[in-house]
Amino acid sequence: STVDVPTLVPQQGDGGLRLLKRIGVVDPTSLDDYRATGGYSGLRNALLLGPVGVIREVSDSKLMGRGGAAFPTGRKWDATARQPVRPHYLVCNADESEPGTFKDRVLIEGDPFALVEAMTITAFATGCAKGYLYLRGEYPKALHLLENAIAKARERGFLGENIMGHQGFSFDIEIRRGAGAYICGEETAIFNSIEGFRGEPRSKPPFPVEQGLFGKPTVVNNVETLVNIPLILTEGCEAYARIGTAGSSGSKLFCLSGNVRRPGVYEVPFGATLGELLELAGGVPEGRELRAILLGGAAGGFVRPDELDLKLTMEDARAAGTTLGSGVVLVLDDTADLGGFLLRIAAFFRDESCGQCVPCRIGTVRQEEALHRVVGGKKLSTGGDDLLVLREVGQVMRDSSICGLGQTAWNAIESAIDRLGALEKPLERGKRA
Ligand code: L3W
Ligand code: SF4
Repeated sequence: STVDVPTLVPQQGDGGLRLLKRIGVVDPTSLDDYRATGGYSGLRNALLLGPVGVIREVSDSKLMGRGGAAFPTGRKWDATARQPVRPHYLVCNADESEPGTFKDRVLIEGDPFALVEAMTITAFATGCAKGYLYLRGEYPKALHLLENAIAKARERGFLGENIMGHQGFSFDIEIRRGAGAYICGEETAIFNSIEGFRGEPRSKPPFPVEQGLFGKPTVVNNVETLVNIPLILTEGCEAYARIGTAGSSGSKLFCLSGNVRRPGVYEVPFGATLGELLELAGGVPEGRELRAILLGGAAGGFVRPDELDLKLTMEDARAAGTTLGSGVVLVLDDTADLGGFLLRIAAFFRDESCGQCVPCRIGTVRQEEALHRVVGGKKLSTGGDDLLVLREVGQVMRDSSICGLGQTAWNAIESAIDRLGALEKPLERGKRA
């Protein structure tokens, strides 16, 4: 099924727009518009530098993955490029499904040629002859814009044989659509899905850089990660790394939703504070008080109102016991139904578990049941047995699940208990109508 949602307007944070600079400014169907605003200068520079030089630039830029795990992009590329086995594949993970995440959609719908150029540079650096763009099935507008961008790039020699006249460099992109399963955003589940199998994660290692799609060395990068690549190749790694902090370079897209006055996608340099970001979105509605912010998505953690000076960097988030994840900033004010919200998260994980491994298949069900008893106030002693059940089930899922879904399914609920004190007294359903 296809579900379209209203287009969210990107907003500017301090430091200017970089990733979002063309959004709403250029015609996303026009390759000429893209080129007139610097498009394909990154690929031109990449072809001059050569694959080794491009990987050096990306490594020195200190770019880290923006899909949630913050793995160094240069290391991933280097590991793939070194594999003697051929062919190499590139997979762009555009299966954006994390609740509260809509940044990749804004990038694709507003600047699709940037993603096509970024994939082409990545393929050149890592020796990939073919790229798969795995797109969330519920993004029909993004699909049409990408199909248009790929066709136009092909027509004008930016995809296909001898790209931009560079003898021997051939690369093309095929779009594959997801079919509504959250788990298909997990990198190895994408491989299975593309190969025609059930979208179930594989055990790692081996990592995709060694054995990925069709068992071949594969680079998998998230849309936002890739859209940074033309910037790095255009301005150089040093200029790029000057933005942000020593540990987190560049800028980051955040998706503000929930009880904020101006929800949307915001771009700020790493190192801005959570409070500053909240201000950009206008804060909570008038007359309300901030109760908590869920940072990093359903697999992330809660931040309290007294922690708004938290710096938005990978390292500060980790030190605070949470993660920036894929950029979710979900704001809850004093009218929010926290119990209902946690139940929704538990139901989400139960629903989206692929069922392949026992800890997650059973654990997500037990977690939801225990939480229902706590939130519903039905006396299997709140804060007693049920709290223990939640902790034990959560720990088992974290320790023994195959993939990130099961490993993180307890994160937000644990965080609500330990950081918000949510279960010190029975959770009341919110006051909201
Ligand atoms: C080579 C090694 N490669 C790790 C690679 C690995 C992967 C990347 C990260 O994502 C996040 C979570 C949530 N040699 C390697 C290596 N790699 N060691 O680095 O790997 P990993 O396993 O740490 O994480 P992951 O399973 O890829 C988990 C987030 O994903 N998440 C949801 C995200 C949703 C979106 C969205 O909707 N747009 O992004 C759910 O869990 O934040 O941190 O490429 O192969 N030794
Ligand atoms: Fe599937 Fe959950 Fe196991 Fe991941 S942890 S493989 S989603 S059952």
